[in-house]
Amino acid sequence: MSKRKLTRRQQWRIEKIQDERSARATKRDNAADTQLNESDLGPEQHGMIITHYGMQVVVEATEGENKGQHQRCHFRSNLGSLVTGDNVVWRTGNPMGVVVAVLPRHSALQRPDPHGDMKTVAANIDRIIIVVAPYPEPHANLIDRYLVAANAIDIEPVLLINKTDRIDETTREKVEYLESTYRKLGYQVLMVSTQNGQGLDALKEYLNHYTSVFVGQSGVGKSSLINALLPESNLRVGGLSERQLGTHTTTSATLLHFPGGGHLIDSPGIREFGLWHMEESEVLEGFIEFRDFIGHCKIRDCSHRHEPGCAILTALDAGKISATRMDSYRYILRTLNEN
Ligand SMILES: Nc1nc2c(ncn2[C@@H]2O[C@H](COP(=O)(O)OP(=O)(O)OP(=O)(O)O)[C@@H](O)[C@H]2O)c(=O)[nH]1
Ligand SMILES: [Mg+2]
Ligand SMILES: [Zn+2]
Repeated sequence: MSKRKLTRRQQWRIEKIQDERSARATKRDNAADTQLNESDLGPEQHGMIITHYGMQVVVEATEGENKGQHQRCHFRSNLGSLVTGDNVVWRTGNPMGVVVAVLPRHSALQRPDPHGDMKTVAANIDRIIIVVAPYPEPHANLIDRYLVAANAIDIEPVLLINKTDRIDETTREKVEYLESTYRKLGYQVLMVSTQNGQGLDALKEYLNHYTSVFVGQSGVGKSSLINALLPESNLRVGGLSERQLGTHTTTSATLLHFPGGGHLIDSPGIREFGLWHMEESEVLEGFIEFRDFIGHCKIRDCSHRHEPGCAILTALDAGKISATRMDSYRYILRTLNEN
């Protein structure tokens, strides 16, 4: 917080916002309490949040005779913000249920809200599937940027190369480069074509084990993939993207089930994951092959740009870090403040 003194008007606005917030919380707590005091609430049971709105969530029963059924629920504000993917303890009710507890999250995906504050938008994600394609050609350094962002929130990223049917003389070299570079670094690389079905069975088998999100630039085939994997979802393919349709700020994340097990959490906002601000240290740590060398530079505050005795530059000279990844690291650092 800046120490600058607030004007009276700013002070008034802040107080007004705080009052409104606490009024909303009280209203919500009252609704939850009313529900809790109803006699027809069911017993406590486990469930999963499959979508969330400001003051309400939709819970799916994950056990018991109502397993698989959905109900809108209230929750008390002391539970914090509940998001899609959260595991909860809840009770069915009429007409609405109540969430009584939230279980610890093993991961949280956050994005900035319109005020620039980080806001959790989904929980318990296991895999971030970075979708790329021979066409449109990946924007420079975008894959590395996603990898850094995934590393920063400690969720395993996977590279999915879609449109393998479009591999030809002009694109083959680039695709093979991506495939081998990221495999060598230790990332899982999957290859599919939603058009001719190549690799789709292997992808389905892989996704059955996790809760995943798909990210990637416009036109790589995210909606086509989701439609192929979840025929009922019927997302719009090609033409206007959701972003252009202008719904990305209002649509909250939704959890969908793959037919063979595993889940997908999706929203236009989530598909923009990775494109917002990161810290310099996160960028450095996100280049996983740099790790062995971090902390070994002669100078404590080494910027790894030109310092003598820099362990990262020495590794670069020795061929232990590739020039392309080093360029990418520098490029991402340079562009950090443009977002
Ligand atoms: N040749 C080929 N085209 C594909 C394949 N998968 C998707 N496409 C086409 O690629 C275009 C873009 O696909 P979308 O699924 O809309 O891409 P998206 O990633 O959802 O794009 P945004 O919603 O804008 O972010 C469409 O014309 C698809 O038909 C594929 O495996 N092969
Ligand atoms: Mg799409
Ligand atoms: Zn250094």
